[in-house]
Amino acid sequence: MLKRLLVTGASGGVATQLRPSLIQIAEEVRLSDLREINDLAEHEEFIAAELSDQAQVDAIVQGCDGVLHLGGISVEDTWEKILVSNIIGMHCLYTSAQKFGQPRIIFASSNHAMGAYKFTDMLDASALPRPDGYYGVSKVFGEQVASMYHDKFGQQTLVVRIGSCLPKPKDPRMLSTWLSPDDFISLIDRTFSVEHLGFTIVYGASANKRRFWDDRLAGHLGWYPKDDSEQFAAEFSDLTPYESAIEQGLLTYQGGVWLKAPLITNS
Ligand code: 15L
Repeated sequence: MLKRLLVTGASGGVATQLRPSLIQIAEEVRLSDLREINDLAEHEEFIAAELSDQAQVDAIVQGCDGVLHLGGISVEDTWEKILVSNIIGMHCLYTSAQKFGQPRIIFASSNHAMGAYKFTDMLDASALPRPDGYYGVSKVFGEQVASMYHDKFGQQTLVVRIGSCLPKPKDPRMLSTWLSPDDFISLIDRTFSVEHLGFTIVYGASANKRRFWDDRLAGHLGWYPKDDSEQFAAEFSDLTPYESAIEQGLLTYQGGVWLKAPLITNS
């Protein structure tokens, strides 16, 4: 059990689903975001922070023995915005972690770091990154920051390439990429309790029959997701049968439509 867990991006959708269960992970939970949270439980506190401001990040990291880094821009956006939150923000976080005792970090990477792979590819952690936009590129950068801080300084990190963490899949692609909040909690639990974490990459998906990710290279975590999106498959029964949808290119890329979307620019 951690003494104090820092959660960045705490106002976002993923953190909001996880918050009620984090009491199983840590005695105290420090929530941080730009958007204030008012409905705090007794074990929670809120500190606002801009992730690209080193002093503000120092203030939230200090005193924590674990970090769940969900903060930053969570979808495709302009390079300028991604640069500030996801690139500079990642550097600030790891700089603070060095100063304040190297708390174990879970870095919320994304399937979009690998989004240009096809639905028919089966990936494990040894596959080369193939991001599908600036957001995906920023996640690859973040993964490499974590890798470098591990090799240079021994900072331990779990990189979780989250698929789609929602109460249930919203479209047929998510039958492959869905990560149930309960499975995410069990992953967080394993990360902070396994004796040696080192630098580990895991694909964040439940035990979906249709998943295209293989987590055996992270076997030392002892994480066994339990949920299967198949229970929701009937909700998409109006779609062409799954296999033929793949053949017809309706489900072409692991990251969905992002690869073929134009880059977002200010002009
Ligand atoms: C992500 O990385 C996003 O944060 C989330 O909004 C979803 O789009 C998810 O990937 C997904 O690919 O389903």
